[in-house]
Amino acid sequence: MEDKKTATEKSRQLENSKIDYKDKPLTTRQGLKVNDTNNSLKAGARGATLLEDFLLREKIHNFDHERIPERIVHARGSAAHGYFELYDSIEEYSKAGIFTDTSRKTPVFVRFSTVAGSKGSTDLARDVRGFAVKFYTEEGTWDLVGNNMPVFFIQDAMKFPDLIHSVKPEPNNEIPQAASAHDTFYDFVSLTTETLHNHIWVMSDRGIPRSFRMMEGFGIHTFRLINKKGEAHFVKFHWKPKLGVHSVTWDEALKISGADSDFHRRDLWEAIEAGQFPEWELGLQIIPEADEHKFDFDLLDPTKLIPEETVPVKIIGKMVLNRNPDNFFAETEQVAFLPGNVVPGIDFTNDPLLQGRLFSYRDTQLSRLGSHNFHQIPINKPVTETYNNQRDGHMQTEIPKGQTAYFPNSLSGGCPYLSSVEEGGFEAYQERIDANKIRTRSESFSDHFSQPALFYRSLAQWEKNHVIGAYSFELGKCNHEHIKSRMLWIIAQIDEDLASSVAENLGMKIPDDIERPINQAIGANANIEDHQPVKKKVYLEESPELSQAKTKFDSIATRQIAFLVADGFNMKDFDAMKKALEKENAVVKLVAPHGGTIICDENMEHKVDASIMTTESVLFDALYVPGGKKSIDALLSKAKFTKFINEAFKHCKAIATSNEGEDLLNNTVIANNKSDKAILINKNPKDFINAISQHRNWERMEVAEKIAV
Ligand code: HDE
Repeated sequence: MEDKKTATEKSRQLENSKIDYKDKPLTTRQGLKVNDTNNSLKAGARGATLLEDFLLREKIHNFDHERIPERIVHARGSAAHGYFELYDSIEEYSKAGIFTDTSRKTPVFVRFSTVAGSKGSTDLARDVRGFAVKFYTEEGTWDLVGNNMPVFFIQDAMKFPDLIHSVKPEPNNEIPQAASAHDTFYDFVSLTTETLHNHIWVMSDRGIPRSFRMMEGFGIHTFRLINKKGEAHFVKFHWKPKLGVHSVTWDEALKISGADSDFHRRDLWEAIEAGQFPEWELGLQIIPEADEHKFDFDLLDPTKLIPEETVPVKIIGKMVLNRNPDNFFAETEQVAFLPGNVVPGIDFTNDPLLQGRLFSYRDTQLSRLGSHNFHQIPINKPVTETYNNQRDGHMQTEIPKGQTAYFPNSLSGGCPYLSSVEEGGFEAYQERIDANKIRTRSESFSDHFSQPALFYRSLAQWEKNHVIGAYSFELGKCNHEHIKSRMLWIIAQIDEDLASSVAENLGMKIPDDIERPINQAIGANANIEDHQPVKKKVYLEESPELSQAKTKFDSIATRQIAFLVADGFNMKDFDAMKKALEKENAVVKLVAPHGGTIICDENMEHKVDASIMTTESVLFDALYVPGGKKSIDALLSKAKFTKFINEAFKHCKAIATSNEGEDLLNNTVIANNKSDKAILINKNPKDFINAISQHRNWERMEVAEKIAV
């Protein structure tokens, strides 16, 4: 499979752009060999630096210009290379080669990101995650630029700058970084009720993923698939992670941000380096054009999802990420995604958010990457050859030959020539349009409450508790009473119990009604002064697929397990557990009172992965304490081990011990909670593996919440 045409071509392209520095002399950019790069040219050893020093000038000049503007949104990202393979052709729906040719291995480059924070901000911010996939297909590049949530905050591109200005740090003091918990965001959200659906997803565990590898991805907008006959179907794109959808708790997220703000980036990198390649399946919800108006909401409204119970997701292929980038800047930073990049067989709809995106991305790349030639940067280069009459501009790296750069021409024999649809030429779907030109929002977009309410109703109790905690935290950080009060009223329209729990945490009352400022939208058309009551209906009692309680719990692959050990630990316990966990592809790390090495009771030396001073419980999924009296006594003498275990218990993780290991647990909150199903004392490794695969024991939540660590 490795030598499939497109896969090889992209690797060749990237390979040709790489520079290997091994055994090479240091040169200037003009190719001159350099004999001193440590000292500038001076008038005497202690004299002034000379302007003549072109070596100094070149080095400093380059340095001065190393940074480019970060992305205005999605600035912090991490990416990887991989491929996509199709299981079965779906030619009845789409003529795209990627959806019809099962013999292809299409190269992909995927960039995950947070939205609001700057490039250097924490991975664990409560936020939406970007999930952008570049497919280098044989018919041209297709970019599916999606998120880890199936809906978006706004319905019309016109509101995007308002949304982003409200969530970014406040303009007077640039506070807070990578956080939505502040007044301007809630001022906007509470006045723009179309945001509520995406917002409640962010308040849920989806806003703080355990790993990029454990997130779903969504194209969000309704797109079109076009088959060979020119027939169209609506489609929604879904990515389903092989490892299931899992998250951390908010308390963990806060602590991880301090302990390792690169937590997600490191996780992706290390999994790929270890050969544990992340995988997602691509699923489609396909809707015949004739059914366009059969839903209780508008298919063109990007704040709505189609419940999977209503239209099932058809799995058609898988994506595997199997190679880390060679250079962060050249690849992850310079990659330019364009939602306008489609191929024959895939087309747009009139979703007014999607339509705006078609303009924005190319525009932003011009100022970010500095030239309209950004498609020539290796990571952005299609695997197909490109020939057109676009010319010149900054950083033209190709040398177009010939006398003509226009069409039609006879001087170049009419080349580059046009392709008919049969020859693969792209033709826009001929949608019939008969309408007045008008600046408004369709009435069919005006229900802003039914789907947030459906989402909340569909969550498990532990998920609901997390949502209550998130709203309470976020609003608790706002300073303006009227903003919090307006939010409480709005949350009450979603769910009254949710609102009362949040109100109690804020020490406030839910108001009976709220003032509606002029020209603000509360529950209706966003363009006019509106005093309509909130619209809400129950068209589905619950959509179980929306809950993370329904995800996969069948693997512990890549889970990080801390073994708490000191000199004298019981080698038999250790070895049996380590082998059992590693057989399931979990990652075992030795956490000891000090760095370097430790010696077990069989006198063997073991390398320590982290001294207790340099690591934290929140960086692990589970922990194990092997026996050995000497080891346990040493662990008992360092208070941080007790804290480490108490925290793991608070975060509902699986904890196992063997033999004297129990003495260490007796020094922690677990002493009174040994009947917990994820506390495994002297049990078979299999039981520990089962408990880890459950991700967390949420039944412990009520006890856990009372633990002060
Ligand atoms: Fe984006 N968005 N966006 N967005 N977006 C950008 O493009 C924009 C929207 C998404 O890893 C920018 O190259 C507008 C929806 C991702 O490089 C910018 C609107 C969805 C990424 C931009 C939206 C997304 C971006 C900033 C409303 C999910 C990161 C840098 C019409 C379906 C891609 C850049 C990467 C990036 C504009 C709405 C996802 C400014 C105007 C909806 C994953 O062009």
